[in-house]
Amino acid sequence: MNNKRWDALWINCLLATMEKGEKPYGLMTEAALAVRDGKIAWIGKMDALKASPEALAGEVFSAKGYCITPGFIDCHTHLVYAGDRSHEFEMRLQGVTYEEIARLGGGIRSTVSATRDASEEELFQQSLKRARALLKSGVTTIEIKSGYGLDLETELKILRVARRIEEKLPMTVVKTFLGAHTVPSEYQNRANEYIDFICQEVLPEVVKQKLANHVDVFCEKIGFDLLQTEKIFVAAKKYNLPIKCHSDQLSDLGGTILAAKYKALSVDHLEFLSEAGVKALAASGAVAVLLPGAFYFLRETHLPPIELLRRDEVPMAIATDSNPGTSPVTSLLFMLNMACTLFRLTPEEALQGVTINAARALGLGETCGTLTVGKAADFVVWDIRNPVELTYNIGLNPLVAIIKHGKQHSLL
Ligand code: DI6
Ligand code: FE
Repeated sequence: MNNKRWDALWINCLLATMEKGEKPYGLMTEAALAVRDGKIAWIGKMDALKASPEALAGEVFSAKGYCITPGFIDCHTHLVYAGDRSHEFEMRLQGVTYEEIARLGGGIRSTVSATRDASEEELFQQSLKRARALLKSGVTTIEIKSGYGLDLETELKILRVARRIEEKLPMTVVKTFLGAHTVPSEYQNRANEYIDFICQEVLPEVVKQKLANHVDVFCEKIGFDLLQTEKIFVAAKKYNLPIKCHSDQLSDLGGTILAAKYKALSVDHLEFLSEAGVKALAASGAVAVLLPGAFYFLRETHLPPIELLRRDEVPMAIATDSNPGTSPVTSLLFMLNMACTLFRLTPEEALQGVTINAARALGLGETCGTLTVGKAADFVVWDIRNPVELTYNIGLNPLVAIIKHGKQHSLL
């Protein structure tokens, strides 16, 4: 601890604060950002500093004119799982559809058996690699869902691994219980009994062990119907856990409207979202999480109603949906390009989608997602001169430094 005003001061910055205002990206040139006790303590033009940087802060860093953005937030991942489904990739290239593979017992269920068989340590080591890759693409906050266990012990194992990732890496991990990912083979043709098992046995234990921040449901023909989805929502509300919903991904079951009725934090995928669903979202304040990786990998052609979401000012977030079946993605940077190229978001909308709107999708809009005094000092230094470059380049990673709670971290 030093006796100076701030712990650290970053100077010579191009700050993309992502705050709304007259400047795109909340851009501030020749700027400085100060950190104290892990939070942003001051932001402004360098010529507004009241004394020399060395007199004001214990440590002074020059960003050399590079661009600094808020730490990226990946608000939708299924990162913790064992095994891989590359063989299914080959089948899909031969014309077998995702739904057909699921009906043949592949898909989620094949990852479930691999995850049940893996030890906690094996699961941790395999998942840590994916988390590190996302960290290297600028992610300082990540959401990790369960959903590849579908029995009590494995669901708990997945959520413990998610917690260990937060202990190991400079990342905030938000844990989401997705026991309602699909019906496991031992409950074949007994989906309602499985929902009761989830609500009466698994969720209570997850809550008792404080292993989840949110609850999610896969509301889809190959997932759960509206009645089953609503049972999960009611159970989540009983434990005061905010809800999210995979909805309208492959068809319009009305999942988004139901989730909006239950004040969901976010609804995710949305390729088949109806105009009525957009209006329900706008009225509820939920975030629309778009997952271009799954759209791309499934070679989907039915676009989410981006223009309607924009017209009704529904906040749009962008995430990797990192999972072995529909989106084996570990780069949020690549999703920025896809959000613009495939979904026609503007570069500013795409960057809002991995910062402030992603924070809101996790209920963290007041603590991160913009460079704002009082918020977490989670930020990334990029070797770029314009934020648009982050959405334009494919494969080039201009990340120079990642700062979490005000401390710079090596990415080795
Ligand atoms: N929607 C998806 O795209 C993933 N889960 C979900 O609810 C697919 C997960 C998988 O195929 O393993
Ligand atoms: Fe998903």
